[in-house]
Amino acid sequence: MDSILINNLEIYAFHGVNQQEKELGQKFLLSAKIFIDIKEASQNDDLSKTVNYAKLCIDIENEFKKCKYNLIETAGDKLAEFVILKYDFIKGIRLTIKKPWAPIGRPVSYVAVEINKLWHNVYVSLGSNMGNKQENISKSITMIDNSKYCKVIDISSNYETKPVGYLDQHNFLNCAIHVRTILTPEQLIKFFMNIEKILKRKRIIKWGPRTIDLDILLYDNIISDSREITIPHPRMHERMFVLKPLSEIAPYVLHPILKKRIFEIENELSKKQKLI
Ligand code: PH2
Ligand code: MG
Ligand code: MG
Repeated sequence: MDSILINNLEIYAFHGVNQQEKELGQKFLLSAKIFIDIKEASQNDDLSKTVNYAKLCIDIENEFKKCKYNLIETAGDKLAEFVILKYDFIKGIRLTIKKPWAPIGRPVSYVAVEINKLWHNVYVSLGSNMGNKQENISKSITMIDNSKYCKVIDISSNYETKPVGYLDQHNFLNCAIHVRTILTPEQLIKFFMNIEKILKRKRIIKWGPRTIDLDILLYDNIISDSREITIPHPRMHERMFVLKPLSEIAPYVLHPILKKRIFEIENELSKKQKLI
């Protein structure tokens, strides 16, 4: 990936826990590595196909001076978010904020935080078997797309599927979507749980009827297990109602644990299972 670098942009601002830092202000040094594909701009020698670093520096300065935060963590996170959301070309940012005059009563050349923000590729499974199933699915997709932190890139067809697990319930409508997001897996699942709540999902029976179920299947190629979420989804490879729609929009995406592509996993499972 190509990048544009800004090194030690000097900005006078008012972030800090101490009252005196908020009143008197101090010097900050901001460095940014902007991840961007510069091929088109360089081939055509065209500024409109890249990020104008002069404008970017002015935007960074204005945004950084707008508020007074206690922490450079907060100031940095807000600034990285502002930059990645404002500039369409930017795929990611690594932002360093240095405080060379940090009032810590010790001689240091600076204290700093480094913040990374990237657009991530996520695949999500949607399922509904209560109320207006079609509407529950499309409302969820609209809510995801309306968030400034998420963009819905692709949507599979809807599939009517027989219930798996708990069998005494209506057929499901399932689909899969490709989402681009700057949220972490934990932030994203929290956002999805909120959508489930808005659509009146009630958690009564495990694997039982639901207005909407939003499951993160894959998040980039990460393998992780936190208290909130396990990625890849631990049962995705055993479920035709997940693989069939997913394979329509992401046949060649690799499952990071099984080291197989989605269409291969689907083919293997379809020999053992039917969808409906
Ligand atoms: N979701 C479940 C359990 N069983 N069966 C189908 N057909 N579709 C689902 O989305 C589904 C299910 C738990 O999330
Ligand atoms: Mg589920
Ligand atoms: Mg779920």
